[in-house]
Amino acid sequence: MKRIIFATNNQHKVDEIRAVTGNRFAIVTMKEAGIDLDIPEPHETLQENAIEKALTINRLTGENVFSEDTGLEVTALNGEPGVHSARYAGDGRDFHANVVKLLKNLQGCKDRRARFRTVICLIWNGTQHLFEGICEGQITTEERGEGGFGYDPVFIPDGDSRSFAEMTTDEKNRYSHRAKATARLVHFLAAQPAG
Ligand code: ITT
Repeated sequence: MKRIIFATNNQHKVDEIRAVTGNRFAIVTMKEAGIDLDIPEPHETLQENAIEKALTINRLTGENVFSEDTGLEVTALNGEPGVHSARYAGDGRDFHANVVKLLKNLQGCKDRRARFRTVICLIWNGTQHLFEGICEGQITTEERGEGGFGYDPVFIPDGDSRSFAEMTTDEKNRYSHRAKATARLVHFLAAQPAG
């Protein structure tokens, strides 16, 4: 089976992506690969940050690696928090504080349009490949649901009336940015000889 390291410290991302890939590939987390590293994300685009994460772990291990960077782009906030989504309310990367700040900044705002965007960077046999996934939706006025992570309690994808936090992982994956980018990754990997 093709083995590939997922360069992330976010277990929620791992669970969601494994639900898409099933047992077609051996996706190994950094923890499982014995890597304890907080990879810097210093750039102003999702793409550059994704590349930085994947390259860092590829150089360290010499193995095939992928990473992803995701942002929530809110129309009325000119695309913010975007690439700053993880640290919107400060360096503590506190999911709840980020949500509270977002709802506050959108208070009284009628335009609730937003989208999640994921960029996956794959380093496969030394060559870099990028895959994108977008999920359009809107921001609620209050938190809804207990599941998921990050901004899930305040995001309703187009085509549903529930927030991501009110869905199971499989339900979220029917709509999500990450599932769409992952499907493109899977399509590419399935066509490659074992690495
Ligand atoms: P890495 O180790 O993979 O970098 P991270 O949590 O730092 O994990 P990002 O840099 O991609 O991930 O941060 C994006 C932030 O956006 C993340 O911390 C969440 O707050 C939020 N986010 C990302 N994907 C999300 C999703 O599917 N649903 C809700 N919020 C999400």
